[in-house]
Amino acid sequence: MGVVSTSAMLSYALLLLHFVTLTIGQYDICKSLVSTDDGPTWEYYACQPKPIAMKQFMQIRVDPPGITCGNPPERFCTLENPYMCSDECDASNPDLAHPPQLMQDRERSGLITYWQTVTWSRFPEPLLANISLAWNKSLELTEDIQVTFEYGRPTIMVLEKSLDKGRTWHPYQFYADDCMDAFDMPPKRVQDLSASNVTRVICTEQYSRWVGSKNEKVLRFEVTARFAVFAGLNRSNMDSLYTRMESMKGLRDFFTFTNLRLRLLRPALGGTYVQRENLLKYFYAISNIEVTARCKCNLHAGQCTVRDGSLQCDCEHNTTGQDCSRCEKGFKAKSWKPGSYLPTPNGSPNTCESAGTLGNCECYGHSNRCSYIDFINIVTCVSCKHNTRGQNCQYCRLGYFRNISAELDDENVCIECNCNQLGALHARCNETGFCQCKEGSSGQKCEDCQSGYSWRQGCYPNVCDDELLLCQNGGTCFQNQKCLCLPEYSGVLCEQLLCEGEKGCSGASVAYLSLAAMLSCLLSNTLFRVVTAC
Ligand SMILES: *[C@@H]1O[C@H](CO)[C@@H](O)[C@H](O)[C@H]1NC(C)=O
Ligand SMILES: *[C@@H]1O[C@H](CO)[C@@H](O)[C@H](O)[C@H]1NC(C)=O
Ligand SMILES: *[C@@H]1O[C@H](CO)[C@@H](O)[C@H](O)[C@H]1NC(C)=O
Ligand SMILES: *[C@@H]1O[C@H](CO)[C@@H](O)[C@H](O)[C@H]1NC(C)=O
Ligand SMILES: *[C@@H]1O[C@H](CO)[C@@H](O)[C@H](O)[C@H]1NC(C)=O
Ligand SMILES: *[C@@H]1O[C@H](CO)[C@@H](O)[C@H](O)[C@H]1NC(C)=O
Ligand SMILES: *[C@@H]1O[C@H](CO)[C@@H](O)[C@H](O)[C@H]1NC(C)=O
Ligand SMILES: [Ca+2]
Repeated sequence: MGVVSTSAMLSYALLLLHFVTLTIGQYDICKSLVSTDDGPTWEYYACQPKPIAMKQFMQIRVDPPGITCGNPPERFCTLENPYMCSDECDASNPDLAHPPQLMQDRERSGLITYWQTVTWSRFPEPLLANISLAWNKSLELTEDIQVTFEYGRPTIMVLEKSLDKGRTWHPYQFYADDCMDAFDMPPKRVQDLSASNVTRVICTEQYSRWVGSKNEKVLRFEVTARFAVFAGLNRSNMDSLYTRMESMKGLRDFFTFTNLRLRLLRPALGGTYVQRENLLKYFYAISNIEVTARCKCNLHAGQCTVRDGSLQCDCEHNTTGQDCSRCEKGFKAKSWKPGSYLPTPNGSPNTCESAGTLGNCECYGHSNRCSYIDFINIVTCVSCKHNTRGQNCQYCRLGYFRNISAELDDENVCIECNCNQLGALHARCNETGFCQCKEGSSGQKCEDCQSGYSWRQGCYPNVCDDELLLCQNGGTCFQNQKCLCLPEYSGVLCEQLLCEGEKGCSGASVAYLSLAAMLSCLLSNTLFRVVTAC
């Protein structure tokens, strides 16, 4: 009796828990215990981590070296009052230094702290600076990026992003006080974008025109306004946004990044032309970079934590990897899939499944389907992908061989044999990637010729060469194909002297002459040349 009441209570508690957790927020939890007739069991949902302030995890780097002010110490003026140049930047004095980390610090006690560059004393050479922000993790923007500039926002700037930890970069947004002039692009505002072109890379003049350095300090990359195209002004219809994320190609990727880069191309000018007589008022200064984003976990994690110095998803659904983009070992019965926001409100978890759940048919992630063949009483994988074959997709297709350093569930486990069509007997190769060569060809792919053979759309025996089949009587070997003889000789190896007039000698090829006939002809040639023609 005690047992029954305890389990009943447990079920009730779990039911409550289920109810409570599901109402906290959308896609916040990855699983919950639900009571069924068979007792409590786990139910799984698509889930994602909460957005957080990512500036605390970003690695900042500024280029070129020496762009940060204060080494040597330098005076600077302001655009508003160019005659007041009492301020100084001095890297060796903590009170007057402006190092890059002041772009990401928490400004306690209301004191604004900022990174600052050298002044534009080398005008007309442009004053260029790059600020690279790295996270070593895929992140998804959920709020506007906000960069706070002290002493005026730049008049030309490009925001760039990388999706692959800095290997490749793409422009994200162009900023200029005159887009046509700076980038040959018509000026746009995010408010002008519609559902069909919300992922377009635009140039905006909104944050670059001079309005006084104190009035508008913030430059934005607009995320909220883009979300609003689908979700409404105060995100009242997030379902609509999430539905679009699933159906509209490139929408999720548009908000995804691993690195950002600000390319500062021209500082604030105070609404007029550059005044050469006072270049100390031109420089860049940034007090804060706000990046609010969530870890991209492919809807397989509700949390993200720092491990080994980098952010990592705490993967659920038996997935693994920094972004939960693989199935865990032993859970590769189907190939990996990201979770889905659909159907709303809880989405689909698309969990990875262990081999056991599919009638014990492991396909190593190369197939999603198994089929039972009644006749021979076996379960077999159907349509093995990634060039695999076999009951469990455990072999490589003909024309491919197994990469022994790759796991069986690796997408690239089968490597193409790549046999040379002309040199190899067929497209197959052995377990170490060696093709079977035709006579005369050699090499792993049969792309080379053995000695004594040369390549002419395949390997053919040499007619002549520099070792055994020497051209004679001053003849030269042409591309191992034929001897180029001096005018008075002929024959495959120029071994035969042309003897005009006498039959049996001229015209006939050496191959048809017996050795004796050849000798006698040669002899008679030598002896009687002067007297008569042979
Ligand atoms: C900024 O980065 C770009 C792209 O790598 C590079 O071409 C440019 O020279 C860099 N600018 C500076 C000032 O380092
Ligand atoms: C980036 O993250 C990966 C995966 O967690 C890790 O293996 C690598 O060491 C990290 N690289 C750096 C430079 O932190
Ligand atoms: C986006 O599309 C809307 C209408 O669908 C159009 O008015 C607007 O100019 C477009 N924006 C860009 C940047 O092409
Ligand atoms: C915004 O939210 C408020 C309160 O949550 C609501 O009253 C209002 O109707 C919403 N506005 C729009 C445009 O959805
Ligand atoms: C993942 O595997 C563990 C066993 O390692 C199991 O207890 C758990 O229920 C599995 N989760 C899912 C979502 O399949
Ligand atoms: C074989 O697999 C290993 C491990 O995945 C990989 O590093 C290597 O590049 C692969 N070799 C070839 C030739 O594809
Ligand atoms: C594959 O063929 C090469 C060349 O014939 C040979 O050296 C190698 O031992 C073969 N490997 C296997 C596993 O048969
Ligand atoms: Ca600061």
